Amino acid sequence: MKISILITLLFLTGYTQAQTVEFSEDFETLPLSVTSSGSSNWARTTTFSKSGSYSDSASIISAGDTTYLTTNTFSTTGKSSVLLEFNHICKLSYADGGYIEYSTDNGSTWTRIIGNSYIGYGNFVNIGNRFSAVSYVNEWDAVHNNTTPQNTWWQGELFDLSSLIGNSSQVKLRFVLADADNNGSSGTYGWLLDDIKITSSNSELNPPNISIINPYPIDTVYTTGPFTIDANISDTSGIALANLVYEIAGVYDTIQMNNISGSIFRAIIPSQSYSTDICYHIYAIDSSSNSNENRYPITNCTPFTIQLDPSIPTPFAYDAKLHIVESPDSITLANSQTPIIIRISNRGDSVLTKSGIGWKMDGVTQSNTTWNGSLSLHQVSDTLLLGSSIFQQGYHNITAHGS
Ligand SMILES: [Ca+2]
Ligand SMILES: [Ca+2]
Ligand SMILES: [Ca+2]
Repeated sequence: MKISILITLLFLTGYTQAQTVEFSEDFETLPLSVTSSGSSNWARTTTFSKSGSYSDSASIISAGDTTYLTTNTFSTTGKSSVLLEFNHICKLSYADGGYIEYSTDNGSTWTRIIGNSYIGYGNFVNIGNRFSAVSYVNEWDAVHNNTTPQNTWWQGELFDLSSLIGNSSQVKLRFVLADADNNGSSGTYGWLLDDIKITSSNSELNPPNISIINPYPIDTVYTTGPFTIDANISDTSGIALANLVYEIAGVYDTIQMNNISGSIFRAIIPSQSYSTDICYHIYAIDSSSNSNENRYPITNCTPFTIQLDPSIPTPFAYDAKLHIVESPDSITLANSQTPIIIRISNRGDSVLTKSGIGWKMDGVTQSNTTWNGSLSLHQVSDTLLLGSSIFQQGYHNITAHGS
């Protein structure tokens, strides 16, 4: 674990050195580096904020309103990769829209940014290259236009603008709030923006893609594990690091995820006792010189609780059981030294702290081993080495039992 943390810190150091912040606005201090124009005004507000005390907000006041929040001019000269990040709450009706436009001639001409630049997680491309409450249907209560936003509604967005504004000396961006169907706000609150940031680099700035693979533990599970969690993790620069972090009762543990095939990475959370609450997330760092990082889920973690399956009969008080023979595998190379590794589990409802392990190989009794540890009902032990053997070609039979 300590090794993983050290590696992460080293990568983060590289991250901060390799890219340049070309523009940022968190709305905390005046004068702002953005300008409002159009039919109604963007204005600072303390009602909502993602960072600090302030964000910026605008709403549709009259039918046909279009209002702009435009950045000061900035340069990306000499930089091929450009990322736009911001936090927002876009409580607009489905028919209206929050658009983003760019100019590379200091604001003389503008072009709308469309979906092939969008690398966030909301609905954008499929709803007309714009944001509205439908971008996050549940989080922004898209069904009810009149719902007042809450400060928990902030969502982070990410656009790769490299092909649009990379290596340009006179760049501006603007956020365009438009009453697209010309009938007013339909009672919606408006658009809130915070933490607009544009970074550039000579290396790519895209974070790794992470998606979890079904099935994975979530909500209530009727098994004590171990819990296998697979995820697709990919990046055009390759993956430098993939970890799973899980938390039990405020204690965090980090497991390195192993690349098992293609883009699939796997971590196994050790077996735990019933009534345990576990919350986990995945994070990955790419192999670019910027060491871009990402996590899944984007915020918080995926929770699950281990509960006893009510359909299981009442167990004995103490009952150690062979859970699995992990080595040798069903097919093992003949004539080579092979470890004999098992896991045991506790089928009794008292905590098992010690068990003699008797075992036989091809019917021949071997020396007993003693296991010490702590296993509650149905919990599975860590691996236990019984010994090793050189197997001759053919079928062999290993049995083990608690004693
Ligand atoms: Ca702020
Ligand atoms: Ca409208
Ligand atoms: Ca990348």
